[in-house]
Amino acid sequence: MDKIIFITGATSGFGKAAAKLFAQNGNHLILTGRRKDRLDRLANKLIDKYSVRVMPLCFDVQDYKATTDTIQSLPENWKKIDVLINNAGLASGLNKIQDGDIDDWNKMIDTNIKGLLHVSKAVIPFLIKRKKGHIINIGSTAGKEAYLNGNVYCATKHAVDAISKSMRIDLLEHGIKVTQICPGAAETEFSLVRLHGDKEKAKTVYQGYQPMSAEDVAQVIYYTTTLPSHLCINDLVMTSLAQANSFYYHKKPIKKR
Ligand code: NDP
Ligand code: 8X3
Repeated sequence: MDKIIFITGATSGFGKAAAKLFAQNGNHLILTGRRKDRLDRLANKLIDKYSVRVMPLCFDVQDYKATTDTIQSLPENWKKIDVLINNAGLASGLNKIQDGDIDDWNKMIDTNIKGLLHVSKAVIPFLIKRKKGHIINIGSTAGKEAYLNGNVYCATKHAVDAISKSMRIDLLEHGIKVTQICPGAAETEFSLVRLHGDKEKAKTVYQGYQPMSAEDVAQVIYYTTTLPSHLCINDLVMTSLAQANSFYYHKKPIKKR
């Protein structure tokens, strides 16, 4: 309650659902993303509905200078961040490695790995100064097992897995919690982005079973922040009932029209 929660990728999916849930529970929010119209709309809605303070910040996490300058220029009272949720990320393309597109690869590496590092590097000094805080990195089941056509996306999420473990060790002496949350399939804009805007194909990813929703994932993100100060969830894998891991799903056959 009454904490400052910094959420990257708040214009859609998990980030947006988490923003709503944290606001509903009386927390103040720093919300980031590239789509300014969506950020402003969400900020105004949460301020009106929950009477919390919201600071929308529009920048691309791939851009180190823009990320650093924007976070540095926060007013002092907004630098007292309690929870950083490194959520911004994407998959771009779903091809065999030999057919991969270099622009897709760069986008995923620069967002999912470098973007998470850019934001963390800017925010961690604020947490160290206050000798407390909680960093939540959104990994994936793709960071636990690599799957067909997942290659570079899986590599970026394996990197998030390694960075999260290492962050936990590096920040141990500063009393800062680090939690990695690894969701399986959840119906957000993720597949639409991965499949370059192909709506029909994106829908088929979630056919034949009940996937998780953004709200399901937000619930678990929120839960990890409610534990007593001496407890830390280090690594958490979550999937819908129909999914065991990256490989095994229980899907009903899809009727062809
Ligand atoms: P969405 O596409 O719905 O949301 C992605 C968010 O990331 C958007 O708010 C987008 O904002 C932001 N984002 C993407 N690129 C950048 C960038 N370069 N700079 C700043 N913000 C950026 O997807 P999800 O909510 O599903 O995904 C959130 C995270 O969860 C990602 O890291 C994803 O890899 C991970 N994940 C998703 C799963 C799923 O099945 N949905 C499962 C496991 C993990 P904007 O475009 O406005 O910049
Ligand atoms: C997103 C889940 O299974 O598409 O990280 O990789 S999956």
